[in-house]
Amino acid sequence: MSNTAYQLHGAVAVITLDNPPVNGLGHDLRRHIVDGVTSAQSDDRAQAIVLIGSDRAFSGGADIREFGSPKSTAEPRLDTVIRTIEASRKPVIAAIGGVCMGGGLELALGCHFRVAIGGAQIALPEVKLGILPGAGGTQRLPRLIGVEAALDMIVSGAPVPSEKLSGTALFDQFIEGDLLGGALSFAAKLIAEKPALKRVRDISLDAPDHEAFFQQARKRIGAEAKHFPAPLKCVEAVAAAVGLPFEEGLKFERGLFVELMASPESRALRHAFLGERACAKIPDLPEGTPTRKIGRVAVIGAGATGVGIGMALLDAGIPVTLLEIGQEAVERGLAAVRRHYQDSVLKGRLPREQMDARMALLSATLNYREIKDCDLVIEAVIEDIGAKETVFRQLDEVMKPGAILASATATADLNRIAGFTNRPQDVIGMHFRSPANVAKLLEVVRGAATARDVLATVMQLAKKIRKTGVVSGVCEGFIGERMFGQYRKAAEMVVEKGASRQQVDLALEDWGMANGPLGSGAGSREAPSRIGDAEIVERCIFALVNEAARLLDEGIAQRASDIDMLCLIGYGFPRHRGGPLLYADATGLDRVVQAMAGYAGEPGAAAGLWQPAPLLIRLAAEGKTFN
Ligand code: 3H9
Repeated sequence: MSNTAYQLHGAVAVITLDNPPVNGLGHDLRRHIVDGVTSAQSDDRAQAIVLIGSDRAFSGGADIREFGSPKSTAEPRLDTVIRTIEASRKPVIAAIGGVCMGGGLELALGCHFRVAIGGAQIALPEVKLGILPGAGGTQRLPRLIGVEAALDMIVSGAPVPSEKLSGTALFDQFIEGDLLGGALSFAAKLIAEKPALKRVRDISLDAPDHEAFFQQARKRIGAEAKHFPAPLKCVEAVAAAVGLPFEEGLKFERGLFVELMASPESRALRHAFLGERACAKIPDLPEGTPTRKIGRVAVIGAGATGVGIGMALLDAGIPVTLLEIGQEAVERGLAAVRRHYQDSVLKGRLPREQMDARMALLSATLNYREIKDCDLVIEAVIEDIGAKETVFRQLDEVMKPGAILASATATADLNRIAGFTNRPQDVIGMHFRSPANVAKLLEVVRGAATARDVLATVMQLAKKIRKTGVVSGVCEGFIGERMFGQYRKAAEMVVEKGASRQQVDLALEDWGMANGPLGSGAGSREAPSRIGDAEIVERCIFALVNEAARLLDEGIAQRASDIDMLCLIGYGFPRHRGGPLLYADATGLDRVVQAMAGYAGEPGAAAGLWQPAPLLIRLAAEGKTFN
């Protein structure tokens, strides 16, 4: 951040927001803005003030990394920054380009004027973090774009392109070309014409029939929000904008913001936001680690997995060659891809030209020599180590030096597979969940010899094909299957203790799991059993926690949040609970250990399942948490 509060461009003081990557409104930046606006008041040379960010972002909102720390509430808080701007005797203009979200939009709403360029993304996405706008967004936005449009934006959190809002009172001018230049010209006009300073708070909000409108909104949004309290609170906050005087509305909004910030759901969603981004960070892979170029990819095996992987790549515009051992299998694979895209076209989800473009990137062959120049080859044949050996020995023979050799195996020992080649450094695991073209999780398996640039390349590719890559070391089942194997085992044991299979599935689904572990969730609870739903859930979820602790201790998983993200993204773990380890943290690890010790002591208990993992015992004894 620069030391000077602003730069003078003629008679305009330009305050630049400079807190990469997205100008999160952390304490230092808030201070910087207040300093700039305050000192411009007594600078006779400055007659107007422009706030501007970087090309990437005006501002992405409050600094999420600061949440929960004293800095987040240290003065100047964002509402103080906005009050300082509103009180300025000189016009303050927000120059909006790139991301303008959350507190960033609230900051802009506090300015007297707003100018924007096309392509800016405007949003109040707080609801996605389980909170609501806490610096006046719910009170000011409806005054500019109307109650209905504002409520839509606040409840969905979805970004709206600035072009779409260009006809509204949100923007005083739309700028073509250079944003700063345009903002300076706009400021010069204000200096010349001296219009009255506008404050959004002074606009009266006209909303006829608002009672009926909000009643309907409550009904619809309440039904959709299920486990999340924030969407309904958003409705209440916007209703307050209509029903209360401005200052009281602000207070009401702030109260809800503070309440939601302390909710377990918000804690879980914020954990998910940071956790998803942390997955890409690998401790021994510094930023800037070189990557290999991925142009064309070959997929070995055109069964359901191979076809799904092929489509995931085609969808991202990457050319794919499917390799099979027989003409019939090749034809079947190609037909499956074509059928899938045709289906999407028929349902109106994919324009015909895009289908044609994707099909044009697809080829097939029976001959290993024809894939030798591919940059990456992904083996997706049956889970039989003999079959994998045959494939990898051939790949080793034909593939160009530097090609990455990946296996989509869910169960085989990756180090053994690497040993079938003379280039174990180029071998890596890419375990897709199925269907591979849809499921968002990619478990990236790092073998003992996998080269760093190979790992970096595959993690980069994961992002390109819109998956979240989670790194796993080599062990049976890797992270996901090893954990969920124990989970299913615990579920079976609960059945042995007298619960029906339906009861087990429904108990876990009611708790939030997308599917029950025993796969007959559609049934109904039968006669009352000796074991209650709460105990069923506890046993199954604690089994996940225990195995996760072992995986962490063994270094198979990099960090607790990686495990949580894998469960949220790939295994239907409820998002509002943030993952098994965040859930264990919230429950209290000593309580988890105690419960397990109780289960381990039961006659006939599977000791391996209930013996608390050493890491769990250690953390509990030290009063620490996983996350
Ligand atoms: C709020 O504003 C509350 C107020 O109403 C009231 C206050 C009183 N802070 O997603 P990306 C980081 S709540 C700090 O990969 P993209 C992110 O962690 C906030 N850091 O890029 C990542 O770091 P790293 C409301 C942030 O281009 C890097 O930026 N705002 C923030 O795909 C790149 O992120 C939101 O909820 C932040 N606010 O997408 C916006 N935002 O490289 C949340 C991002 O170290 N953010 N980072 O992993 C987003 O939706 C997307 O990040 C954004 C960029 C669209 C901005």
